[in-house]
Amino acid sequence: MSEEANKKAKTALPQAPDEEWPEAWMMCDDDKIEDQKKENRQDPNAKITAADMRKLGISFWKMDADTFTYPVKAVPWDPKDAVDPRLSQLRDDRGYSYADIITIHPDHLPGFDAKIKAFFEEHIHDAEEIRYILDGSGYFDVRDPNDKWVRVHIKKGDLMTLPEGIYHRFTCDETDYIKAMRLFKGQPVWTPFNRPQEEHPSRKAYVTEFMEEKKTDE
Ligand code: KMT
Ligand code: NI
Repeated sequence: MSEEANKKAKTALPQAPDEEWPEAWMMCDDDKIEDQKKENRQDPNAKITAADMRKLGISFWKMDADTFTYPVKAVPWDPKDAVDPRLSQLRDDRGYSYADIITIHPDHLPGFDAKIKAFFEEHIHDAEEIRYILDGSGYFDVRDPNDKWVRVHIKKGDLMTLPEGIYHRFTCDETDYIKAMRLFKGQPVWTPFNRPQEEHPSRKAYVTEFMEEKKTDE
């Protein structure tokens, strides 16, 4: 292989080892949630592993969010300007061509309470959801194959992707602060399609790939 071809054939940026994946757990039932920003664990705690999350179609990388710094808000932020070589590689590996930065905090996001409420409506997208957490922390909730909520606690340095068609929702945790880079392939479309979406092609594709015959006895 020529040196040039060799460079092009370099392997994709490896995902994080299991022990670096975020903490995740089964949530208590929705009717028991008094405050969406609390942990809302089951009692006793039911841990969800990295392998469990991978089965749902989630991918996860650990990034260096200390060495490389980003603006509070940049819309759009051009991924060509990436200063982190690992972020550049991930962008090239996966074809991400757009990025912006959102800071979710009462002082930075107009209509904070209404937006937090909207993010917490169960929905799907017709594309992958890619979030690189630059600072702060928060919760992504995703449905497991038994239609139960799994809560994933993401924090600074975490880069997580949710597959197209997975039912999910987001909330700040009790810190009320998260700063995230949102990446996208092509022109960004953030439209949420609220549940139910059983006939949506993205939902059907998700069910076929990740859910059929994955249910377990309860
Ligand atoms: C979403 O998709 O819910 C958001 O973009 C909000 C949170 S980003 C960490
Ligand atoms: Ni979403």
